Amino acid sequence: MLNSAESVAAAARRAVAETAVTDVHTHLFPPSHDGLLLWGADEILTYHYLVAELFTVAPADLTPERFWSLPKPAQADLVWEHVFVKHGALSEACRGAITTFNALGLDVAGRDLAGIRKWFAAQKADEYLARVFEMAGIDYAVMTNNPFVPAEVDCWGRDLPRPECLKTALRIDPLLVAWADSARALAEQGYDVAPDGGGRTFDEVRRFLADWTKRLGPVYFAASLGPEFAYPDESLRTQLIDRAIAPAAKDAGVPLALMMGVRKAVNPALGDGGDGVGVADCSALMGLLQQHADAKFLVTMLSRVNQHELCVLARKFGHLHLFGCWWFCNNPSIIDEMTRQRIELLGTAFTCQHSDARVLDQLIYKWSHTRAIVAEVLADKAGALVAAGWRPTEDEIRREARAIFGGSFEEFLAK
Ligand code: RAT
Ligand code: ZN
Repeated sequence: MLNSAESVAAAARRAVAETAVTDVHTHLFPPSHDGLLLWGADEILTYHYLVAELFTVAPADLTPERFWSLPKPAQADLVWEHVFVKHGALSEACRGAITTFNALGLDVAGRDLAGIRKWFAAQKADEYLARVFEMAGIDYAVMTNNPFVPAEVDCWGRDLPRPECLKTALRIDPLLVAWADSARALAEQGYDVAPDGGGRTFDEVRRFLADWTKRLGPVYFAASLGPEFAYPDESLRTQLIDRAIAPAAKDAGVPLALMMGVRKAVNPALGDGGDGVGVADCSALMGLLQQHADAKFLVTMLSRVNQHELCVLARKFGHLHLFGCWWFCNNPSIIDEMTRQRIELLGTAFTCQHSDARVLDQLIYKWSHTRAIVAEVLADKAGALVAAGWRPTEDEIRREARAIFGGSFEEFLAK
């Protein structure tokens, strides 16, 4: 029994520091998948969050066109010079790179980029992956596996080895946001689909999803959607969801993960860093939840503005599970705010974070930064409970810490 606010707060900090985390959404790949797994100093420094920052401070003659024409080490040098050295490295993405290099024992204080690169060049991907997972305290991470990307499809066709700590997720954005192209791609693969949705289109999309489910064994199907996403409406998209995607997810026994509120390519010159944010329509999600009461939904939203309404929805619908502080929300002040809000409205029936790591090494900072914030939130909330008269045990605190870092997710999947 923990009798004082101080002892329970200390237990909460310990529990968060020690719990295994499940990383429910990343962009990692197995090392065997030919160059798809990114890691090392130059990948860390050219992360699209940092590339976007570069162009907030870049001199006028450093255009995105010039930047993209350079080899990756030269791009990384520019980020290092302008964002880190000349402009203070104060952003969350900069601090993340510094935390990572430092945790690996590299001389970031001495700004020894050459030495840092040399160290990475001596690592082997398989061993390094195991080491990073160990350092971050992750049991497994869910990848993003896109059946519309030929390089990825090619790797799955060769049945390459995959470490157990990487699980699959079937990414299906193109079906929802670029139907004409997807219809062509499916037709080329022998599925009898028509651009106008006629004939056997919906059954065939369902068959396509069933085939990929068999091939990958995904934890969920996933799509990111723009703020304009509406449901239900008169579009083919509503029909695709109702007649193909939701039924296929139900057949597979997996949730549909929706990442809502991204404005794609508002500044295309920045590549992956060129997407923006818009306020999503929570009533579209409510429509989905009402229409598909027998499906499961994992949802995160990009706009801070959406977070409160989203928590309220999760209180109303047990088949909705919230996850992560996504992208522009993955900043200390917002993680703190969102985690408090979620605990206050949902207890521990949510997943407090996902890394969205595109570069393996980022797991180190994304999780250590999140743990530090969530530990304080949990310490605070558990302390307040003791002040109110409840007496949690150390095991209960550990159980609830694990819950928000993956335990509730597992429970939701098993429902
Ligand atoms: O956070 C990111 O890296 C974004 O570019 C996206 O990957 C986003 O998370 C997504 O999965 O669409
Ligand atoms: Zn992502």
